[in-house]
Amino acid sequence: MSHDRAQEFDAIVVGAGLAGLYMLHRLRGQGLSVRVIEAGNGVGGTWYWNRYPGARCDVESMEYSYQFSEELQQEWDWSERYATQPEILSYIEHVAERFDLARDVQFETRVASADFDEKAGRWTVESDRGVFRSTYIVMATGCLSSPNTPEIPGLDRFAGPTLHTGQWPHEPVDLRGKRVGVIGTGSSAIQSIPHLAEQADQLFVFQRTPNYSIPAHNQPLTDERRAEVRKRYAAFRAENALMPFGFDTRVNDVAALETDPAELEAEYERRWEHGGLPFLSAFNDLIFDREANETAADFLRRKIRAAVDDPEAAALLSPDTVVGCKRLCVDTDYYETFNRPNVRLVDVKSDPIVEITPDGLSTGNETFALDALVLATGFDAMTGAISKIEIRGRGGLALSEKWAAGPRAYLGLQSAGFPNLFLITGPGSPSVLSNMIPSIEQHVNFVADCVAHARSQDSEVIEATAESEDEWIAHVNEVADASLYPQCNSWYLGANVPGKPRVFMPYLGFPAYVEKCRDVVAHGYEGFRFSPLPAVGA
Ligand code: FAD
Ligand code: N01
Repeated sequence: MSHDRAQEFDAIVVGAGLAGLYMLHRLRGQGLSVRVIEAGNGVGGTWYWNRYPGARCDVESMEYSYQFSEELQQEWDWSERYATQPEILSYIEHVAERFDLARDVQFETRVASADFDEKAGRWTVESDRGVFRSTYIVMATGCLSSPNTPEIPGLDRFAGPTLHTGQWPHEPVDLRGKRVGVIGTGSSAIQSIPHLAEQADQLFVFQRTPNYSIPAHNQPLTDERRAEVRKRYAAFRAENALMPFGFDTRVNDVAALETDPAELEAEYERRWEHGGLPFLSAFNDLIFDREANETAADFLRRKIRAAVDDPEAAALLSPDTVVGCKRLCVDTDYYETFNRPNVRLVDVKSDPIVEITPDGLSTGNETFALDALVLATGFDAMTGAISKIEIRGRGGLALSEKWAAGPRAYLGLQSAGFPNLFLITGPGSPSVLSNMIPSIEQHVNFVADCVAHARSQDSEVIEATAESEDEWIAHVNEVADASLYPQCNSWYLGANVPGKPRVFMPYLGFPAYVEKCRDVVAHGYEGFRFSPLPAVGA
């Protein structure tokens, strides 16, 4: 592809999800020329791709939304406690229209590579629809945007539709009267299974590892609730920003191991009735102490036994792992769905899937005739989308080489040796261990402010130093190792993708992380080096 015809911009942003759109808004507002490049043919990212039945957020709508515009948060009416995928997508489309963003997005274009030209101090970005050159490049490519398709022999020979939850078709899928198989029992499966069971004639759920799930107790949002939050939206956001994970987790700063059994049970019961992710904040030692965690696990296993009629199915659905070290799921009627006569749970841990045939699936001991197959098999998380782009920094260093033993980035924002390349919610930042929209906004604001700072000093090349990166990674690992998170085979660790290095990728440190970033700025962007752009033709 000829670089002579490259389109020139100040900044290229890859991805038009919540992160890319807000990045565009900020950088354009600072007078930069920006082009967003997006593989899909619409805005929304996660909410554009994940159209499976039952998809919705698990952080409450009035918190899982942008706060950069007071008018926007005052005017948008969320209809439910947890918004559905269509409602979140129409919200993002509204934001794109309201701030006139789509005119700077090039859709249906996939970025293949990005090379840093040291002489010019510019990035060359190649895509399947043109070449671009820019001073800055921002990877707003998403933490959960690269679908993980399992390598099961025969998968490509299946005659019926094969539907990955993360790439669900845009046209309606009619599963009525069909024999449907679902592989996986993570959040996507747990949300979709109750809906699939209503449509399908027979539903087979192929489970390798059970997960803990808390009822959402979703409900319509009343005018009173909306008004109550809106009356003090900024204060509501500020309070929640101080809680672990960055949303109203109803923190209870008491240790489970110092609580008497009756109160322990009562607190878990209150959390179960309240619903959703705040269950994990019932006590302050749950994610640090195995014995404390086991009290929560015991409570949840009893709930599963109470919900599921068949004791054998209940036992199979009961995890023996640490609560929360795989992301906690939030459901509506998940466990109850296994009481339906048309739903069967198949344990593929003891009897693994051997192959997919044109008309079904075989385990070692049994064959299942299927008309449709749903892959709720998750994502190559945190690094998947970035690693699909061939990125080369100073001296031609490939990011894939640098990250061969696991991702390395200072504050999850920049990797040393890759000047002017920024990551939004990159590995080493709280990202998936936080309410992601505030975390996205915080990163975007950091990057936009940092770029403005650099330009104001005529030192437009910004790069993290190797020393600051090393220190930060050591800290990220130290914090993770003090918790129970590294104890499960989770996607946080890359354990769900064969061959991926096992490194705990997110930073377990919200809200301390935000404070750290403020501190870095207060000390003149400590840990980042600034230098002028090379003279043209130098
Ligand atoms: P994404 O929304 O993933 O957008 C990235 C975009 O980059 C995509 O559109 C993709 O097509 C594009 N892209 C990637 N690579 C390329 C390339 N090479 N070329 C061109 N384009 C590219 N988080 C929460 O905090 N709360 C929730 O309740 C919640 N619910 C979720 C539910 C589901 C089903 C999933 C999958 C995730 C959920 N998340 C939730 C996490 C969610 O991913 C984030 O909240 C948020 O939407 C991420 O936005 P983003 O813009 O960073 O990335
Ligand atoms: O993916 P997952 P997900 N054979 O990786 C199984 C967010 N999200 O899409 O555990 C058999 O959690 C795998 O089994 P195992 C949220 O952050 C949020 O469900 O590897 N099974 C597992 O059961 C979430 O954590 C919401 O043994 C195979 C499943 O597939 C993240 O996205 C909704 C297999 C994958 O689970 C990812 O969730 C949806 C194989 N070969 C997503 N390969 C909300 O509720 C994989 N599996 C807001």
